[in-house]
Amino acid sequence: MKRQLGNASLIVLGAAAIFAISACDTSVNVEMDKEEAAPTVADATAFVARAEETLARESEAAARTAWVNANFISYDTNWLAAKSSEKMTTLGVDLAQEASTYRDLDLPDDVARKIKLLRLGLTLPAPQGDTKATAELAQITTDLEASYGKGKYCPEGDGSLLQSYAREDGCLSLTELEAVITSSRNPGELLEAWEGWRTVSVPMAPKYARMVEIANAGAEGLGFADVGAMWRSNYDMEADAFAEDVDRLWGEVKPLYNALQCHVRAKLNETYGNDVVPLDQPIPAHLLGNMWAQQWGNIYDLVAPDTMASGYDLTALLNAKGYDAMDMVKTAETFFTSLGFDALPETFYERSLFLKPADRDVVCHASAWNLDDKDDIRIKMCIKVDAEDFQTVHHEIGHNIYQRAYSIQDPLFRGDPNDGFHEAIGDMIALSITPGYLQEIGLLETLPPEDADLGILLRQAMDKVAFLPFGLMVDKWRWQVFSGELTPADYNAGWWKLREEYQGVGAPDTRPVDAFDPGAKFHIPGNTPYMRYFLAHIFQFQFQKAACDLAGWEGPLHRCSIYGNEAVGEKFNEMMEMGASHTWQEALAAFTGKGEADATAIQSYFAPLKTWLDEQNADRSCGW
Ligand code: X8Z
Ligand code: ZN
Repeated sequence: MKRQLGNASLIVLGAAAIFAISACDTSVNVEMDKEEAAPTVADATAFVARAEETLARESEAAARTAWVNANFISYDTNWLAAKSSEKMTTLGVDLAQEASTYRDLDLPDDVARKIKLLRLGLTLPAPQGDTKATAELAQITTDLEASYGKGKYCPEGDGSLLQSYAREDGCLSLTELEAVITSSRNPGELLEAWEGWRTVSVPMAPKYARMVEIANAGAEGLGFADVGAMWRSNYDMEADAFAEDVDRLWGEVKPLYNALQCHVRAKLNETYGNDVVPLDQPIPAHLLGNMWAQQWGNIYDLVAPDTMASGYDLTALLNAKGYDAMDMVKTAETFFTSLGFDALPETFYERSLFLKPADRDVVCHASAWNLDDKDDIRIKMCIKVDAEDFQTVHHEIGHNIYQRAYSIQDPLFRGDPNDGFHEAIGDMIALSITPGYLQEIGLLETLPPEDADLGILLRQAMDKVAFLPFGLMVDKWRWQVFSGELTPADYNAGWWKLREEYQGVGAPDTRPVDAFDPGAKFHIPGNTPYMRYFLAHIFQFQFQKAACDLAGWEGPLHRCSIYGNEAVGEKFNEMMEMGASHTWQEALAAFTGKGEADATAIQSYFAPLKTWLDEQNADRSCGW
């Protein structure tokens, strides 16, 4: 069973859904012993109590095993993690199957919701009773994540442009390759770093295809058409309605994204010329300041107009004040305590990983964990002192604060009702990192003039708006993979088709026939569903709008900071404490007054920027 980012408990206790079960579902009943008495409400209630007790007992050891594996990748920790994952998948599948037998009963609301959560708790199910396939699935998922964590590019021969970035052994890990992508403006260096990282994922492809086969068989056994359908069923609405809803949200933000893409392409064209950035084509993916071209804030300097009053450079401010990783963590913690949340426990500081170890392989991709479902909360991150990681530290601690808030719930309700909430909490807090806040905490001496707002908004949009189509396409791809619409031979081409269609971003070269570029993104070998991040980029603005309304803020949304506002903290905590006990629509309404995902908050946040972008683009030919 797969650990989830943001919810280290091995069973994902989040996101329930009402899912119209297809004909496959009857197989469960067919397999039932005809002699057995029909299940009763009392049976269901007893089953749920037993399940909660078993999960609470088993998941702690599994979480600690996963923690050790991610912090010390080795042959033995992989072995232990695979065994543990196999055991938890077996348990999860058995519980999901039994839960299915109680679905048609007229159950008390909380029992019915727990039954639903049990059916949907696994990210990758295995076929029930197939011990061989379950073991194989566990081995594959452990290997995939470890090979991402250990991944290195070791240039051969003398032709490498990256020698000055390489480590002593001549190789570059993701950390070094990302440093190139973030800071270099030399297209040759950028291309080599971009291609170099994608050599790591080539061997993943056959394993990934086999994993899809096994997990799909598991999902079918649980009554779902495939794994993608199972994931889409996890949102308190029909699976198809969910898919339509994300398309609706994308339609609402697409004009803003397209305007940004057009402007950024034009500015990159000024820097790199027509040969590298043609004005009628998707933007080549290696030029956007991020290994996956998912957030573009790192190339703000290439895009900001000279005439625009400068805002501030957060990376420079952090360095000027001598901040280190611990200062960044403490600053984020203080934001939460200013809202009335308790300080993080001592053990958070004793047990977290904040810095990349020099002498061993770890999964550096940032994550937040609750090891005992009580207060053993931690983060695991290889922190760099820059604006991007300042944001990510807030993101991760947001996960911890949420985990702690819902730890008061029954075991099965200790989770989110919508995985987009988990990803939105810390991000929403980080929206309050305004110039006014930075001045208040002593990072910024003088406030930028009001006409610097456009630059600050552009910088923000290059992260938040640029992310939207990437957040959407990753699982559009996986949905196609799980449904069989994309076969292994087309995995890579299908990926680039979606990248071009949604992002207007393209591969900078002709991809090798054996390339498996999706595998170069953590969440693919890590098997973390990704639509959560698209949703979070909508929800965080909804949360922020509600928080600022509650604070009585009357100015533009992008200037609002809720720092120090305990009344907002209290109301926010009420929603977080609900955990997965209610639908996400109910939880959202408890905080915002409205029970549906709504893109108007992100639209109004960026409204001044949209007007400006449209003026900039007036004489340009946009699109690709
Ligand atoms: O994976 C993450 C977090 C951990 S849940 C660092 N994020 C996504 C990514 O890095 O791709 C946050 C933004 C999107
Ligand atoms: Zn996260």
